[in-house]
Amino acid sequence: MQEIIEKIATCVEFGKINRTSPFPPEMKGQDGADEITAEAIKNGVQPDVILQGCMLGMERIGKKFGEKKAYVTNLIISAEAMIAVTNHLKPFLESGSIQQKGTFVIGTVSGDLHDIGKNLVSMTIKGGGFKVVDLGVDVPPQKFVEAVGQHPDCFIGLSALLTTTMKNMEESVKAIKEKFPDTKVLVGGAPVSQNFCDQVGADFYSPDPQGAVDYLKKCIA
Ligand code: B1M
Repeated sequence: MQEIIEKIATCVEFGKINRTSPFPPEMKGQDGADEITAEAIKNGVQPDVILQGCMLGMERIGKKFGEKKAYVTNLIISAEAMIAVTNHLKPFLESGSIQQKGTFVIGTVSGDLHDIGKNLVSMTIKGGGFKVVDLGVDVPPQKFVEAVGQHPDCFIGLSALLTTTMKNMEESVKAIKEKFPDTKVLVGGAPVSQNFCDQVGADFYSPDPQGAVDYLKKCIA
């Protein structure tokens, strides 16, 4: 298992999307994230193991970027490699029962373009039997408020990856709660914490997609 985690982590870290990707030159002609994931799934490797590899790769490239040893272009190709992996996982994560347990509206907050984590949360919640309305990235607070107007009993999920956009997450919670105080708002994303959740008056913080699904299920039980 460790071997497959390491292979996927390497592809994500270096942005080796598939066999034809030119990066990194020393991996030219070798299988990339796409082929390795397809093969792993064929061999019965579980999606959570594959995701572990992705997270490890992202952690490594994120660390290098933080240390100025990698550029934004590296983040972009790493993201492409991770998307190649998650495309294979989609059917597994979304294969829940019929979507009728409730509606979950999700978006990455205003000013923030990171969507890989949000998309994983979306897929997992769909898999948990909820209808998901994905508002995308860079979503202004008012758009979340309008979405509650359109889906009155929905839950709202806010994702943020930048410390600078956490402020916009706070504004989104405020705007939603002002107009719809009973709407449950979930928050998540790498810089978000339980402490921040309490501070901004959100209802639930989950560090991962499964925690969010478990909370929604508890709410409707
Ligand atoms: Co950006 N970026 N990035 N980036 N990027 C980070 C976040 C950073 C930590 C890198 C670093 O410096 N080490 C840093 C933020 C620093 C900070 O704020 N403290 C950073 C920066 C600075 C930037 C730019 C400003 C860089 C620049 O332009 N100079 C820029 C900002 C653009 C913008 O948003 N306005 C930028 C851009 C990008 C790309 C576009 C190139 C690309 C994103 C592509 C995409 O998303 N389509 C990118 C990437 C890939 C990263 C890293 C490397 C990986 C993020 C990721 O996808 N992780 C990241 C470093 C890192 O995280 N190690 C970094 C994998 C993903 C599955 O995890 O999103 O955490 P995550 O989601 C998790 C959980 O957090 C949770 O579930 C997911 C699965 O476990 N979760 C929730 C997420 N949302 C949830 C919601 C919930 C519940 C759980 O309930 C509602």
